[in-house]
Amino acid sequence: MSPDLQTRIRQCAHDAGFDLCGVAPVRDFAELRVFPTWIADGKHGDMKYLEARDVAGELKRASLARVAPWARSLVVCALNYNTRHPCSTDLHNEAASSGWISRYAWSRADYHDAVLRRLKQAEKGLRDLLEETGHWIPGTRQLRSYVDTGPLIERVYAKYAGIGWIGKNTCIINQQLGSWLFLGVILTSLDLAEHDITASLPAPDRCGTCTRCITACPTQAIVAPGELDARLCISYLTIEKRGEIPNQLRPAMGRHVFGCDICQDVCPWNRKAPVTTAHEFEPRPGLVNPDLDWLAEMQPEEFRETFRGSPVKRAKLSGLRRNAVVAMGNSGNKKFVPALNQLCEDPDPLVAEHARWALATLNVDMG
Ligand code: B12
Ligand code: SF4
Ligand code: SF4
Repeated sequence: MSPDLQTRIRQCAHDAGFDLCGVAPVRDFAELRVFPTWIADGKHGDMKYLEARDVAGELKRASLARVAPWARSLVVCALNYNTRHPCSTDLHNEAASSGWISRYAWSRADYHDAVLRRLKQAEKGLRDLLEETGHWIPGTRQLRSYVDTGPLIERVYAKYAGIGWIGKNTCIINQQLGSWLFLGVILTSLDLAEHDITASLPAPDRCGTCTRCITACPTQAIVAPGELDARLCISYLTIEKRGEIPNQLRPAMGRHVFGCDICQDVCPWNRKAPVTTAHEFEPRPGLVNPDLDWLAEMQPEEFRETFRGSPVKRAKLSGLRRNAVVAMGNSGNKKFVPALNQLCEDPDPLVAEHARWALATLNVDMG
């Protein structure tokens, strides 16, 4: 691929609104080889979709070459979602009456839609470019965009596309932009990476001797540099985990009600992270530091209305209320006692059980 074509591919992504773009080849990278062991150890918890296998019984996410044999390279794109708002680690709320929703879920925009829309636009630009340069073969599958749901581990390809390095917190970190990045990929049937220097030179690891994220993680979910036990991660517990949260993990969840940003909030590479130019990521009022009683007592209609088009929907109303009740228990704030007394009788047994735990925790804390 000529340097000119590389530049023009990046231009397509930038024109579509992405902050970063690079090209990676489809290869059996070392990082992919640890995935089967990670799954076999059960570190994915209840996220069954990560166990998806092909007809030969192999894990789909371990080898893109098997699931998409037509694909030769990936155009990896990244979108900055950082806004000028505080970090969870700056949360010094004496009254402790509010919870914490992750930075990525404050706005009205679901990032899947926001990224996919841009990927489709970049795809169109790429197609025009490939037609113009004689690389397009009509009638064959040549481009396919994914955000999250593709049978691939996006961070590994982002690394080899030069977007950033995989930090000890497992996130992709870019030296200039930090880690508040959404990733999206376009699979292509072309050997775009063949002569691309970013493809053979992954972004260098700049974590160095730092271990802030590992130390700061309240549940010790980062079990080795770059390896997460998702079952312990607050993000998993508050978003993906259905049913009861294991008792022993509840105290360490603090006041997190949806996702967790701690291992990124403490990362020095995020200290000077620039703010996004995409206005759709501006937080909607009330979500940066939401009142816990508001969330715990939320009714279906208000949930639908408040979180329409938001990633928070994934937790479902029952899960979000469960999380808010746990946060009340961890708040040390006795103003929640009357509300929790009522929530112990809640028609949702999940909420009622966690409310009993929260009440007992508050009573113990209050002596
Ligand atoms: C499942 C999932 C989760 C799970 C599990 C996360 C995990 N670390 O495994 C949970 C629910 C916990 C989660 C949480 C979050 N997620 Co998530 N998640 C995904 C998803 C859908 C799949 C990831 C996956 O396959 N994990 C499996 C594990 C094994 O893969 P991995 O952690 O990426 O690990 C690889 C590397 O660590 C690598 N590796 C790194 N170092 C080393 C060292 C050695 C020696 C070796 C051999 C390997 C190795 O090997 C692993 C592959 O085998 C991706 C989208 C996608 N399709 O890729 C988004 C994705 C990773 N998530 C994302 C985000 C934003 C988050 C949160 C920040 C959301 C939040 N605020 O709560 C947190 C971050 C928590 C964290 N520290 O990772 C972004 C990451 C953006 C970025 N800058 O990195 C993604 C890419 C979504 C997107 N399209 O933008 N997530
Ligand atoms: S997201 Fe939170 S719980 Fe998960 S690894 Fe990072 S700091 Fe730990
Ligand atoms: S906090 Fe330190 S070790 Fe963790 S990802 Fe950031 S630079 Fe790497």
